[in-house]
Amino acid sequence: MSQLKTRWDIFCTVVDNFGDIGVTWRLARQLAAEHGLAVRLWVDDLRAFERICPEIDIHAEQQSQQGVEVRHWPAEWPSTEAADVVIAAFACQLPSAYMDAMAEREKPPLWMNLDYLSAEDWVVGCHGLPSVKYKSVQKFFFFPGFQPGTGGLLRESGLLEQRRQFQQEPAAQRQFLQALGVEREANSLLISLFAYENAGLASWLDVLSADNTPTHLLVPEGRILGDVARWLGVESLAVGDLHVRQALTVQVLPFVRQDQYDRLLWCCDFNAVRGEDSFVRAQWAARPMLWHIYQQDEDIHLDKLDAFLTLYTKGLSAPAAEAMNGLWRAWSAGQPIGEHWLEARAHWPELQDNAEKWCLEQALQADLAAALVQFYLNWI
Ligand code: TRH
Repeated sequence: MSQLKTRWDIFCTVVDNFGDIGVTWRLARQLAAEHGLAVRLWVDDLRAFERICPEIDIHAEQQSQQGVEVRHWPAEWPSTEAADVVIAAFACQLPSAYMDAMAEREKPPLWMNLDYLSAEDWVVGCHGLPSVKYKSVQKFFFFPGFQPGTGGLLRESGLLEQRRQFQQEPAAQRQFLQALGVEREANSLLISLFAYENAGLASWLDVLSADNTPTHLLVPEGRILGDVARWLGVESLAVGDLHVRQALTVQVLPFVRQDQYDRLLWCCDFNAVRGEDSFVRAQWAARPMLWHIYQQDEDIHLDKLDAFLTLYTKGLSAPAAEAMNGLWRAWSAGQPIGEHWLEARAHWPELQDNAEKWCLEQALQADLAAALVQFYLNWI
């Protein structure tokens, strides 16, 4: 692929949170590192970027990071030549002057919209279809997904081997956790919690604190902290805080860089994740998990949740599948999950096995970056 040296532009508007930048930064790095492409990543909010990549200079209009040319996407668009391949992430609107620059090229670029991730069946039928046209430039839909016929999931080369090796090395895990200030008690259940505000949290913490097994709950700084603080009965929580309530230890972690977050997921016995990118990373961690789906108008996210559950639980026995369905649906609806958690715990080995199998099954598909490159090769 490297002999092509095509130029790729990826456009990212940060709507909220970290998923938009999280996905595009991961993709940009992988296209540059594994496919030898010249990648520019245009981002309108460098502060959000800095949270997942602390080396980012938030004042620089242009900088090179890990083989990617990072460009601030300014309100006043600078005159720029269009690239060979243009990716608009999550239906973001490209600057009109850039669209003109695309149309002025002798050979129009391949223009794609990288869509949101969904397990719904219609995705297979829509992936790769032509979308709108601007002058001579045709736009295409590119859908990530879990099923053959979709664009797949972001997965760096060697990721699963690295993960497996790390999970087989208790000393490496201990060292990693210690650097975050975490001392794990032997035989405790280690859980990471990354979620939006959730009224159902208290019921979960009630059950964890009353359990016979000790639980160590690691909560990266973020939106759920208010609910955790309320349950603990403290005014606020900050990085480094540690509180013990019966069998439950709650510890607040800093928001770490993306590669460290992977390691955190790999260390934990159970990961609560949200949005899109952390949701996928928890699947590569191959441990039982819980997804707080991003809420959308008219509850359309519930269809997405059910579509994923149908795929993810297909290999489980009926009672284990029921436990997972109950847990996930209640969590994303902000309802109490204590009872559902206990049901899930009753099927733990089966859920662990399923997480590993699901990970392996998903890894059979081409990864999203490779699928994008293949799409381009088929198009030229
Ligand atoms: O932050 P999210 O909720 O992001 C999004 C956005 O809301 C977006 O608008 C929406 O479309 C999308 O969800 C569905 O969740 P997500 O996608 O998991 O992104 C979080 C990123 O932050 C991910 O790349 C992992 C990273 N991260 C770290 O790098 N370090 C950390 O400590 C943590 C907790 C996360």
